[in-house]
Amino acid sequence: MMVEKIYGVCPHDCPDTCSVITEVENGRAVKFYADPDHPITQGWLCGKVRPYLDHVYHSDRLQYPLKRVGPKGSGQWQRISWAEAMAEIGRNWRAIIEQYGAEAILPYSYSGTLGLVQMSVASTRFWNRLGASQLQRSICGAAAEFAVNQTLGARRIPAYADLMQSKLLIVWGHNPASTAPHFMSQIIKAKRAGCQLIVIDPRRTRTAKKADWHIMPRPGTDGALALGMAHAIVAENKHDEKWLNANTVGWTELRARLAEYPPERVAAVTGVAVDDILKLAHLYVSVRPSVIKLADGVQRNHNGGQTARAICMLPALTGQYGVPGGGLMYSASGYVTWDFKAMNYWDECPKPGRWVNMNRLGAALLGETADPPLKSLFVFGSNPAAIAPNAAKVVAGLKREDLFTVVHELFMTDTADYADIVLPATSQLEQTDLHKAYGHATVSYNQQAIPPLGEAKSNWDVMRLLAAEMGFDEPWLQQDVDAVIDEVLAATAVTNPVLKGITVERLKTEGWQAMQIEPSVPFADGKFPTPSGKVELYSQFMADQGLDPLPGWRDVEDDGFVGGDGAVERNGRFPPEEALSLISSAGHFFVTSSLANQPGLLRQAGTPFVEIHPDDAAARDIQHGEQVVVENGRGWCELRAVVTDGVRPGVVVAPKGRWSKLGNGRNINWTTSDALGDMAGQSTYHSNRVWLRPK
Ligand SMILES: Nc1nc2c(c(=O)[nH]1)N[C@H]1C(S)=C(S)[C@@H](COP(=O)(O)OP(=O)(O)OC[C@H]3O[C@@H](n4cnc5c(=O)[nH]c(N)nc54)[C@H](O)[C@@H]3O)O[C@H]1N2
Ligand SMILES: Nc1nc2c(c(=O)[nH]1)N[C@H]1C(S)=C(S)[C@@H](COP(=O)(O)OP(=O)(O)OC[C@H]3O[C@@H](n4cnc5c(=O)[nH]c(N)nc54)[C@H](O)[C@@H]3O)O[C@H]1N2
Ligand SMILES: [Mo]
Repeated sequence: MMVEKIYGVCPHDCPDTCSVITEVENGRAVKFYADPDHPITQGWLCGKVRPYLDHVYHSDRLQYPLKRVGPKGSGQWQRISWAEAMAEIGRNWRAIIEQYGAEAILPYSYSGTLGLVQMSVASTRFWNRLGASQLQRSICGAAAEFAVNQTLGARRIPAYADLMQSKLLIVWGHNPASTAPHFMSQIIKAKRAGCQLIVIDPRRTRTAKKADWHIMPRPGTDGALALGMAHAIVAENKHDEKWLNANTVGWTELRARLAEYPPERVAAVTGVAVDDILKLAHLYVSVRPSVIKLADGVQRNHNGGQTARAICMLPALTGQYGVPGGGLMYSASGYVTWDFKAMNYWDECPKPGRWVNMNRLGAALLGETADPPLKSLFVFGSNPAAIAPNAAKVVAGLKREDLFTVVHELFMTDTADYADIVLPATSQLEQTDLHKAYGHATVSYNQQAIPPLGEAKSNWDVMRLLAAEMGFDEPWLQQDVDAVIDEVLAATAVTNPVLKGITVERLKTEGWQAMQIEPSVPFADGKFPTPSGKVELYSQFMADQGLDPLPGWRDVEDDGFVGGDGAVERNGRFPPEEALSLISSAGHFFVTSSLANQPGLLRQAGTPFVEIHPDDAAARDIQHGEQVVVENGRGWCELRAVVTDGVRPGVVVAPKGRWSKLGNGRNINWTTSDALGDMAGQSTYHSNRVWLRPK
């Protein structure tokens, strides 16, 4: 029997972006494993993706378009053809556009796949041509992206392997043992070679368990911690004045600002002892080279942007940007920005109109976005009913009888339940795409390995059908996937030398290619692509935007009621002094809500839980293993209590991503806030106050 081996890419939201090989026999994938030659993947896959064929061939895969026949959310469907589905969508949209304009239609997509075509181009070209509302894609790392760009000019990252040159690694509010497994394996290797590991996280994560030192600050206070470290470093005159003068703007202003963050104040804010702040500062300046790994979990709060700004300041203070084994590891996304025109075709489209912040979906559907009102929602590659904050509002919005909702999905998710039309989507094995990683500088090609299951279609194929239905005949709405990739690659390569030599032809035979990064250590040439060409400790651009131009920390706490109508209850059921700070971080066994319906992984993950410190549990009569109600003015959910000293007193932790319908109807996002953070419309999931009680 002929077995074909096909190169592919893991499509999930993870910095590792693994290269994979699928073996296909008679049109069926029979084996799925890691590419042994890829420098990051190194021949092994994480526990989530190893059983990927169970996901692809899951018996719940949607295979045909469906039309709602009962009331919204009743689960009554009728199978229809693609032609009928398109005609139905076209009929609804034409009527909506005639009455309200195309901005009454909102596409909602995010991280189901991170592919260039199936995520990015599918989220731009057709929707721009339609003139739909634009989605502000700020649910994940918007604040840190903005902050890092303003401070350093671009997001660039040392290679994972450069960690072998580091003597100290601070993993700051990041849990790579779960969220970047191949980076974690590199950390373990570096540790064996003598690198010290410090983890800063209010929870004893799988990563923190490997640390030489685990510091547990109060959530949302890391900006103050970084400023306190800086204060201590400068007080001892251990900062690199020469480097600061040569390579930064705003050192004088920053120095004055640091005076506001003496260790005593920082200790009171962060809950980290003065001695520990001093020790951390001392280790950071004296054990060199030292590198800080920053990711997005630490900035999903009110202070997120300023947290990232403050952390970016530390390698500048100590002159460690451009030093092999030193500096900052945030993201590789800045090496390549896909050519704007090829992605958007905005010059051939109606002028981009209204932006809707994806964190405010519920509020937008319930009337906050009013002129014109949102009359239709098209969801693909996302599961907002499970993953967007303040789920009570999202679900109330989705239940609107006058909202025409289309969901393009692999599975009948919490969101698809409320659709008028459900369209079946292909998995990564059934589609073609190009991927660039955000953890490393590699471009990889995902070749379609098997035919679509049933009548499933890829995102891009659906965009082509929608374009035809709406009567748009521009060729850039009908190209095949390889032509789109070719066009975007070529247009981007004209101005960006890092893509030199990367072609679809080579990618098809080799699977992946490394970008040509020069210099390989970020900023080793001393050039920072900011307006001043230097590290902007003081940012004029931010000042002009009305933002604090210097790193700082604000004492803003969620009160558990933003967006809810809890005012009456505030002094009754929810006494402020009994509030706990809730973090809903990444689960180990799923990728947000993707894979969270797979029986094998669900078995390993167990009942949805919330971790609580023994002192906090005792004060509430909560026993280990019992069901508890987690609630605030926005909503509530039920979880199993895990009583553990692995969380800071005053802090509770419940992983994100559980499907409400597979539990008892609600997940943790029924409590999270849809308030926006300090920069770039950032989500603030971890600025969350809740009350816990036995059920
Ligand atoms: N297994 C798995 N992998 C994933 C995902 C997943 O759901 N599951 N999600 C993917 C996605 S979408 C993303 S964006 C990345 C996220 O990758 P990470 O940023 O690593 O993930 P998080 O768990 O969101 O946050 C990391 C840690 O931040 C801590 N934290 C929260 N608030 C604070 C704070 O104020 N201060 C400090 N110091 N720590 C804080 C949490 O306790 C958590 O352990 O992971 C990706 N990879
Ligand atoms: N409480 C809490 N909630 C959070 C977070 C948190 O820290 N705490 N983190 C937030 C973050 S960082 C992120 S990035 C978001 C992620 O939220 P989402 O971007 O919504 O990601 P997923 O939950 O993985 O849902 C992706 C959906 O896309 C579908 N899908 C996969 N591939 C395709 C495809 O090719 N086509 C189509 N049409 N569909 C596809 C999958 O079946 C899945 O249902 O969640 C956010 N939610
Ligand atoms: Mo994310």
